[in-house]
Amino acid sequence: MFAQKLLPALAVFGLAAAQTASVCSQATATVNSAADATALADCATISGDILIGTSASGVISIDGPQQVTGNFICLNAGQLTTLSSKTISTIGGSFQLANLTLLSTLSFGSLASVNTIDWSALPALPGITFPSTFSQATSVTITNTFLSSLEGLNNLQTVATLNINNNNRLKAFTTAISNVTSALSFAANGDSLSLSFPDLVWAANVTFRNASSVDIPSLAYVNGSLGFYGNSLSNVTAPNLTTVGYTTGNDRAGGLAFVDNDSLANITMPLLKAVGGAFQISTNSPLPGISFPNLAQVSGAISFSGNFSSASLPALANVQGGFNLTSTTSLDCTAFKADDKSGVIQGAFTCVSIVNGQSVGTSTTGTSTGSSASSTSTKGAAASYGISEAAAGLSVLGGLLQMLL
Ligand SMILES: *[C@@H]1O[C@H](CO)[C@@H](O)[C@H](O)[C@H]1NC(C)=O
Ligand SMILES: *[C@@H]1O[C@H](CO)[C@@H](O)[C@H](O)[C@H]1NC(C)=O
Ligand SMILES: *[C@@H]1O[C@H](CO)[C@@H](O)[C@H](O)[C@H]1NC(C)=O
Ligand SMILES: *[C@@H]1O[C@H](CO)[C@@H](O)[C@H](O)[C@H]1NC(C)=O
Ligand SMILES: *[C@@H]1O[C@H](CO)[C@@H](O)[C@H](O)[C@H]1NC(C)=O
Ligand SMILES: *[C@@H]1O[C@H](CO)[C@@H](O)[C@H](O)[C@H]1NC(C)=O
Ligand SMILES: *[C@@H]1O[C@H](CO)[C@@H](O)[C@H](O)[C@H]1NC(C)=O
Ligand SMILES: *[C@@H]1O[C@H](CO)[C@@H](O)[C@H](O)[C@H]1NC(C)=O
Ligand SMILES: *[C@@H]1O[C@H](CO)[C@@H](O)[C@H](O)[C@H]1NC(C)=O
Ligand SMILES: *[C@@H]1O[C@H](CO)[C@@H](O)[C@H](O)[C@H]1NC(C)=O
Ligand SMILES: CC(=O)N[C@H]1CO[C@H](CO)[C@@H](O)[C@@H]1O
Repeated sequence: MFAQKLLPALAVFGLAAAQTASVCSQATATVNSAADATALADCATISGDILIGTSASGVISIDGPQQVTGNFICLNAGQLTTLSSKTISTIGGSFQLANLTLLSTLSFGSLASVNTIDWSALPALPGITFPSTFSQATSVTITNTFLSSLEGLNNLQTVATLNINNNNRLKAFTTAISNVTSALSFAANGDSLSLSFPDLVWAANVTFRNASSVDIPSLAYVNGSLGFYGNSLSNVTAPNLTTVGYTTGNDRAGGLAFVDNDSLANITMPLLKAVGGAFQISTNSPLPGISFPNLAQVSGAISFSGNFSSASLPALANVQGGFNLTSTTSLDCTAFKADDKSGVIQGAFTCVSIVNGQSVGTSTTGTSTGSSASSTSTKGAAASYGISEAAAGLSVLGGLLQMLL
């Protein structure tokens, strides 16, 4: 008797509560089925998170809402094959997808803006269907997917972070991004990824690994480090790049590195004037020569090694770290010795060429196999080869870097 009266009372109370906490503004709208998705159809704005539950399977379409003020999250839904929305244009928080074993279609036909894209472990997703109006994201991280194309991200404008790694099938990516304010990083996306940043003018820390080409025709300023490691690219051409490195108080940092690029045969940076940290070129087998015609200031150490027969830094005015050039073929060190003598190079100085396993003396008269095996001098406390130390933020004097800008 008591139970019979209580149950309808509870049901009525439950319904009233549900109506007060509107489906559109619950902290988390959980969607496990097509019916759950349909329940959101009348909400123009979801004021909270959307969570696609782990039991969601097959096709889930969230059609109706235009804005999600919170996050859009889908994790571990192993049976989900399609996730889509024709209407959502803005996701105020994170668009997070992870460990979706069967997800093969991701289609958001109205998307314009998200705060963060964070996708990982999407082993069945070959591509994404985003409209050309998708242009705003603060941070984009895409890891370990089956994506062979990132078409849909081509029209991004400014991002803080773009980190694309371990996407083995990715072959090409072109993006309109003009400014990367924190970090740009590509790594381990298979061995033949060709990258193009036609409009990129300004970037903070930049790292490229495992790319077969990198096109940066407009890049002018890197407020951080710029590194090319283990790429299969044949050349690096940055015709507009003037500065690598940044200034914080008296600290100058931000190195430039070309390391382990087996096919790299040409580096062209005709306008490069200043490097705020260390400058390293090593183990790029085919590189026949090094030439930076405008490089004046290096606030860290210079370390060049490899099989190159010429090195030219005619504008060099100030190297605040050490200088170590080691060539496995014969190379004329005359100009660098003069830089050392005149105080342009402030740290320890080494310039040596080694031919057929023999150190070749690099005297001012040329490459006679006589006398000293190398030319080395060490100067007081400022002496340093410290590549890592320099990269981490070598503190240096004065505002020369600024004067050069
Ligand atoms: C990935 O999702 C599956 C369900 O599809 C789950 O069993 C597994 O534990 C998840 N893996 C991780 C690392 O979370
Ligand atoms: C890029 O962003 C940085 C940091 O917000 C800003 O200082 C710089 O002026 C911007 N550069 C361009 C070309 O928009
Ligand atoms: C760039 O990298 C350096 C060294 O890892 C770090 O100290 C600095 O904060 C980074 N800059 C940005 C804008 O993330
Ligand atoms: C290089 O810089 C110059 C001068 O700022 C500019 O006019 C030119 O358009 C830039 N080139 C590219 C390819 O962005
Ligand atoms: C350049 O990078 C440094 C170190 O991360 C940072 O302190 C400074 O604000 C950056 N400059 C600009 C213009 O973003
Ligand atoms: C990336 O290059 C490194 C060498 O720098 C190599 O060890 C690694 O296997 C490469 N990864 C891929 C996915 O190609
Ligand atoms: C530089 O590499 C690109 C891409 O592989 C290639 O198209 C171009 O011809 C190369 N340029 C030079 C001067 O080798
Ligand atoms: C690199 O390529 C440019 C343009 O093709 C050429 O002018 C320059 O001499 C090359 N540099 C070296 C060191 O081979
Ligand atoms: C260095 O380059 C020269 C000229 O191309 C070549 O004869 C020599 O075998 C190369 N040495 C090594 C160790 O790669
Ligand atoms: C100079 O660089 C070569 C090649 O990287 C290295 O073997 C050598 O130890 C360095 N010399 C000094 C004095 O640091
Ligand atoms: C010495 C070295 O690490 N070489 C790497 C250069 O980059 C190619 C492409 O990623 C790698 O295959 C090489 O191992």
